[in-house]
Amino acid sequence: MTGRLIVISNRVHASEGGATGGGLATALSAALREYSGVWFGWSGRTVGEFTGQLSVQRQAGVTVSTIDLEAQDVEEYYNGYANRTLWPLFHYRVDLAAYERSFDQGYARVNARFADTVLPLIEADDFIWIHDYHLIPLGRELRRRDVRNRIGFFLHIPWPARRLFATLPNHRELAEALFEYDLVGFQTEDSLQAFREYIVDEVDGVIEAGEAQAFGRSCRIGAFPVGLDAPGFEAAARSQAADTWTGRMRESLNGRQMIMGVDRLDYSKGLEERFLAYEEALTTTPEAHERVFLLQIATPSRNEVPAYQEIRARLDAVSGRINGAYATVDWVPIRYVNRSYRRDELAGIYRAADVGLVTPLRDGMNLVAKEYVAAQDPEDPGVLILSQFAGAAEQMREALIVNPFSREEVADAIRRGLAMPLAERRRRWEVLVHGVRTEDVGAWRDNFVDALKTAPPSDLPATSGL
Ligand code: ADQ
Repeated sequence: MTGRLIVISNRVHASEGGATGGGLATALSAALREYSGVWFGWSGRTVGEFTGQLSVQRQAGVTVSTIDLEAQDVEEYYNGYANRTLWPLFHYRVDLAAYERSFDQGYARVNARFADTVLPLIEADDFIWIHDYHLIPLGRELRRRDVRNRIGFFLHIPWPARRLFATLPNHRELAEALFEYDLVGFQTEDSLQAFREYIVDEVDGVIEAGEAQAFGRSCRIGAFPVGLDAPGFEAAARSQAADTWTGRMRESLNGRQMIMGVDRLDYSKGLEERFLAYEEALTTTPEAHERVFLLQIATPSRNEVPAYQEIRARLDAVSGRINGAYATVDWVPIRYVNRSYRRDELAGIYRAADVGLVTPLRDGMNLVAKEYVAAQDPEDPGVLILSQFAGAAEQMREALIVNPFSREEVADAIRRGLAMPLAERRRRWEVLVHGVRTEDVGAWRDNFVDALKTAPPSDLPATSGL
C-alpha cells in the first residue's frame, strides 16, 4: 500500500513473544511487525510536568514513538475515565462505573496532548489507525488540527446496549466523536448491532449498507474480529521451550486431567463465577476428586483501580476456601497463579490442558480461546469451553458454548469436556483451528486497512440529507 500506517494506542508494547502486555498489545505487535509505519502511545511513565517530548525507538522490528504523561493525567484519564468509567460500563458493570467530571477533563486533556504530539509525525499520505476506548476523541482532536488523512478507529471491547450507554453523561458527545473517523470497526456483529440501535433509536441516525449517518456526518462501520498471530503462536507451541513446559506439566499431573484458564485479573473475565462453577462440578461429581484440577493463571492488572484490588482479594478468598474444603494431602483442586508467562511457555502449558476454560462475563473478543486452540496437539486435542458472551463465540461455534452466569451449565460442560471421546475432540478442533488460522491477525489488519483505504472521506456531506 502507498502511505505509511500510523497506529495510535494508549500503550505501546512491541514484543517478539516474551511476556505480553495483554490482548491489544499482542495483536498490534504482530500486525505491525515488518510493516512500514509508526506506533505511537504513552510510555507508561509519569513525569512532573508534561513536555510532549517524543522518545523514538525500534522495538521488535517496529518503530515506536512514546510520550510520558503527568501523574494527574494517569489518574484522571487512564485510571479514571478509561478504566473506572468506560471499561466497566462497556462490560455491563454499570454498578462499578464512576462518573466524575475530573475524569472527563483528564480524558479530553490527554487526547488533546496525544494529538499535539503525534501531529508532526503525520505525513500527507499516511493512514492513521486509532485503537480503543482510551482514545475515542482523538480523531476529532486531529481534525481540529487540520489533519485530512484517512483515520480509522477500532474498538477492542464490546459496544454496550443502548440503555447502558445512555447512562454515560455526555454519551452523545462521545458517540459524535466517532463520526470524525472515516471507518469505525467493532469486534463482532453483536457490537455492531448494539451501535446501530443506539444510533437509530437514540440519536435518530440512519444506518445503511455499512454506512452510519448521524450528527450531520457519516462514517463507514463494520465488524472486524481480531485474530491471533497464528503462525507465530503455532511455532511457539512447537518450540523446545513449549515442549519442556508440556512435559513438566504432564509430569506434575501424575495422570490427572487438567482444566486451564488464563486471564488478566479483571472482573469482566468471570473468574469468581468460574471457580464457583468448578466447585459445583466437584460437589456433584465426587468421583472426580483427586483426578482433576484447575490451573488458573491470572496476571494482576490495573492495580491502582479499587475494583481490581477487590476482585483480587475475592479470588484469593474463594480459591482458598475451595482448596480448604476439598484438598487432600496430595491433591489441591485449584492451582491459582498470579504471574505472567512467556508466549512459548504458555503455549506449552495450554497443550498439556485437557480443557481450556474461557468464561468471561463480557469480552470484546478473547484471544486466549484462540491461543488454546492453536497450541493443541492435532493428534490429541483438548476441549475448549467458551462463554457465549465472549466475542470469540461468534466465530468459534465448535467450542462447548456456555452461559458463564450458570454454574450448573458450566459444570456440565466441564464434565462433558473431560469425558469427550477423541474422535469428537478432533472433529471440533479441526473446525476451530481452521478458523483461527484463516481469520488471523494479518487478515484482521488487512481487512481493516483495505476498508479504510476505500472508505469515502468522512467529511463529505451525508447522502440522505441529515
Ligand atoms: P484483554 O482483555 O487483555 O484484551 P485477551 O484477548 O484474552 O484479553 O488477551 C489477553 C492476552 O494476554 C493473551 O494474549 C494472553 O495470552 C495474554 N496473557 C494473559 N495472561 C497472561 C499471563 N499470565 N502470562 C502471559 N500472557 C498472558 C482486549 C479485549 C479482548 C480482545 C483483545 C484484543 O478485552 O476482548 O480480545 O483486547 O482485541
